[in-house]
Amino acid sequence: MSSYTGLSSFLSGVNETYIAELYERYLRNPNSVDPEWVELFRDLKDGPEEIGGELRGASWAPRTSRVVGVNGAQPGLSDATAAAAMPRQPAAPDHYPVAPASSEQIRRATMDSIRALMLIRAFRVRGHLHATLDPLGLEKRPPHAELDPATYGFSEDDLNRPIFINYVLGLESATLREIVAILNATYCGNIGVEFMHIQEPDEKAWIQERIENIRNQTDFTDRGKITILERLTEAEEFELFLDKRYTGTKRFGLDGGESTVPAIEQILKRGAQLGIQEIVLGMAHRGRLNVLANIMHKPYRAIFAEFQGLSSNPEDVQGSGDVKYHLGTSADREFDGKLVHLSLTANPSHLEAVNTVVQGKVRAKQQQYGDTERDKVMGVLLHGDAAFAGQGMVAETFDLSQLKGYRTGGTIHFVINNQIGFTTNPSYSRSSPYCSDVAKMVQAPIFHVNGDDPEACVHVARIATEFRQRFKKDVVIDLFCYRRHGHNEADEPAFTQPRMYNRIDKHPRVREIYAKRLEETGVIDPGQSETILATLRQTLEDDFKSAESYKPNKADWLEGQWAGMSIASGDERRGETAVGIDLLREVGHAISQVPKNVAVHPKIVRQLNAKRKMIESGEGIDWATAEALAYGTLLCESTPVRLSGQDSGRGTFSQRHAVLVDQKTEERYVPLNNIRFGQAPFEVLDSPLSEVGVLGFEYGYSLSEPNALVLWEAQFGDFANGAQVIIDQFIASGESKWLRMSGLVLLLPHGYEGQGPEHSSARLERYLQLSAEDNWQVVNCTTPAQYFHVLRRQIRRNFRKPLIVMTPKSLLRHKRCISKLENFAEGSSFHRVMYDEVSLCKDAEVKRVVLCSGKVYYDLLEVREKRGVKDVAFLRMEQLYPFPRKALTEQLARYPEAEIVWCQEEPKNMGAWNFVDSRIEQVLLELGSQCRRPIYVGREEAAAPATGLLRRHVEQQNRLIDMALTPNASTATRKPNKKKGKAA
Ligand SMILES: Cc1ncc(C[n+]2csc(CCOP(=O)(O)OP(=O)(O)O)c2C)c(N)n1
Repeated sequence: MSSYTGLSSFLSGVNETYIAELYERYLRNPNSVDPEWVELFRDLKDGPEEIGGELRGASWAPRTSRVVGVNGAQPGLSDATAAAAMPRQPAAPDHYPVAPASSEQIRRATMDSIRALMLIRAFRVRGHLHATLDPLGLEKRPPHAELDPATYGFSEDDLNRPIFINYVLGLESATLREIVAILNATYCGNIGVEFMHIQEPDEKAWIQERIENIRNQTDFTDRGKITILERLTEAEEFELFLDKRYTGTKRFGLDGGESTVPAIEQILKRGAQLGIQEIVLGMAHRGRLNVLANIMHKPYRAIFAEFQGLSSNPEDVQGSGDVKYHLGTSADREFDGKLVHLSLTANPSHLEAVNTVVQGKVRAKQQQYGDTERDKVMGVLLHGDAAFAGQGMVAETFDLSQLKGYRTGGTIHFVINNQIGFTTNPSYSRSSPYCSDVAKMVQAPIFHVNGDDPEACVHVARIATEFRQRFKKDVVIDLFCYRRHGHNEADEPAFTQPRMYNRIDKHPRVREIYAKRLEETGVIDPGQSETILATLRQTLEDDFKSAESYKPNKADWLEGQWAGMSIASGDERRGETAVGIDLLREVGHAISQVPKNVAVHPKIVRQLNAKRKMIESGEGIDWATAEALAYGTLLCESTPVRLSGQDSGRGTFSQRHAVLVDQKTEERYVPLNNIRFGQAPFEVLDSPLSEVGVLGFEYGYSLSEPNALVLWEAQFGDFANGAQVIIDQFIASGESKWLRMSGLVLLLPHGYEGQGPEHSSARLERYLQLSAEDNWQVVNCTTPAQYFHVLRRQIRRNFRKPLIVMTPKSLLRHKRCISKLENFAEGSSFHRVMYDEVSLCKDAEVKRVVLCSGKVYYDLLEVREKRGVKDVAFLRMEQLYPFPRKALTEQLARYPEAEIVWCQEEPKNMGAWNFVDSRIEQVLLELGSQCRRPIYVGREEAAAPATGLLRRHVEQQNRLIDMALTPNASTATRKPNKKKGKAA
């Protein structure tokens, strides 16, 4: 029943009578007809009850004064329609003049109504296909059959015949000609609306009403129109000015899409009226300078100074900086006396990567505002058409939009759809008709709009903002425009799009078109637009002159929530991480028992009992308990904790059980939220199955909230490379490029346990390769207490750095991977290097020192004990970056004669080897040790991180442990790389 084309032929001929009868029956009682028909009839009106109510009985009668003629029929109505408009028995009002119609007439009138309603519905669904969206008029879209009245059996003769449409378009009845005119104006003008895919009746009805009530026509005051012209002038002239002064310099101009500026302004203004206090923006290169200048009100002279190669920050501020079209900034703007704080998020070239970062920032700010309704802080994302359709991040962004723990009350997505991606045409760029189709996955309404009609653009911006505020859901504006120049201003676009650029060359600019329109309609005086332009030019010239001497007076960081933080310095940065024993016990108590009314799974009861014993005895504290102690103690110290990752509530390895599920009711009990009254909140979230999206979100959260411990957990560290863009472009380099700190923690399960190539390695080497300029910390700790301290350290210092943690798998249950409660208590702290607890021989007798990191330590320990080896000492590098040179020097100084081995589980081209090799060598050199270079022991170089064959894994593991513990075997191979993969 879904094809109208099929239906129209079905509706003709003999079936007509049958359908009319069915429809009448449906109106009386929807349950009396077949469900398939119910679906169709319901679709026709999107509210069958209303139709039923209206058409049944007395309400079938005309309700307006123009209706009734002398004989009871409406003037100009055909007999059949007039008959259809007659009241029916028994509900006919006494006063209604009765002109009995034949049943055939009634049937025909009913059929007319049905056909008209179908046509109306078709316009709601597909009217956008006839909308005049493309300013260049290049795209020739064929007429759509469903928008042709003939498809529904109407002919030319029917054009002037009134048809009863039951106030569907605000009219009780109208001629077909009128109906089509209204539909064209509403759905096929410069705005095309897609909303019929929305399942929520309220949302759909709201949009329908919002656009049908006013026939989707704009209605601005003269002042409003002049403001639009001013905004367009600013947008256009800014680009022209840059073009003139910095000809050929890349700026990724907005030329062709200037209506973006008044439209975004409208979002801010309407948002402010509706209670928005803060907006976080994210956008790519296109038009970014324009947005910085004309939306964020960054001084023109500051931008010009950057064009002249000057830094945007004071000279004493460190960092690599970034190109000008990536920089973020913040500003306070006032609209109708209301302040709105704006922040444009810095982003890399990687298109769409910033999306969830923005969402995370919004979410954190909402938390800070206590904005549970999510109507005070909003995200606005600007996209390019090719990127919006092509980048998977977009789908992940939509997927997060309504999820508990991630929702932000709706983002406004604004696509600057210039109908090209660099040199690629849309037909090569996407399989979907519109670049915005991905948004239908969350049933977001989509407003396509012609960028050459700035009023229409502002109009949809207003509706979109109202929709977001009302329904707290995502909404899309797809602004059809064009790109006046090449991808950047140095590119020749006619190489690849000659026809398009031929057309663009002749196409007037939108400001010119609009200024003319305002002049013609008498809104502005002749010459007034030139005056506006001349005034602006003067301002730009003045700013240009003063740009050379422009000196930024301060870097805009460490403000607001970040006040009190400072730049990290020095080597010793332990922070106060130890916790009083009473607090440890208090937390330990809370995490090891549940209220009686919570029916916990028996196996978990056993785990909880074991935990309680650990706390009471102060012995045997395992990894998961240490983690809970870290979180719980922070919570009691007023630090919120947010942990998000796939299955993080239970823990991938069934170790965490931060959320206990009642076995009868499935209600959730979170022990860490029940430690004490007044504690900070603990949020643990089972994230959607995404890496890049969720990691971006948590990074964004950490940017806005330095006072919470924010953690992202990979299911296995192996999968984190799905989020590589966020790691490389934001986490590793964000502070250096953009002066934005983050204290985000990445928990990456890592370790060679025979689980194959994709469940072994978090790719430690990647993080170490990215380590420089004190950008973050990389740890691979071996004890629960170390983990406890390193987590707390994140919050207990006056700076923030991301923390990368290789977390264990089998060690979660390893009988030796435990700590004593005293290792958490006063006097304890994180140790970057750990040595053997008990010396097996005198330092001078140690023949070999094995340096290692993480889980392999326990394998080494076991075999050393089993073999009774005494003269091999172990040093654990708990922190790999910043490299603990001082601590390592102190330890290695104890063994000047010993040979030094680096032992790792990973293949030689992976793991820490390439990173530690030269650094250890340097330490040995400085110490003047006899051993000049560390000896490598580990797996051979390999393409895949691990073997998929368990037997081979075991062999490899045994061999490397054996090599590490056998001094004589490797003294002969002191010179590296003689034999591939052996000790070298
Ligand atoms: C993830 C990513 N891949 C490739 C590029 C290179 N690139 C820069 S702009 C661009 C075209 C973008 O087209 P569109 O999204 O339509 O935006 P427009 O430049 O047309 O405004 C490409 C492919 C990039 N910046 N990011």
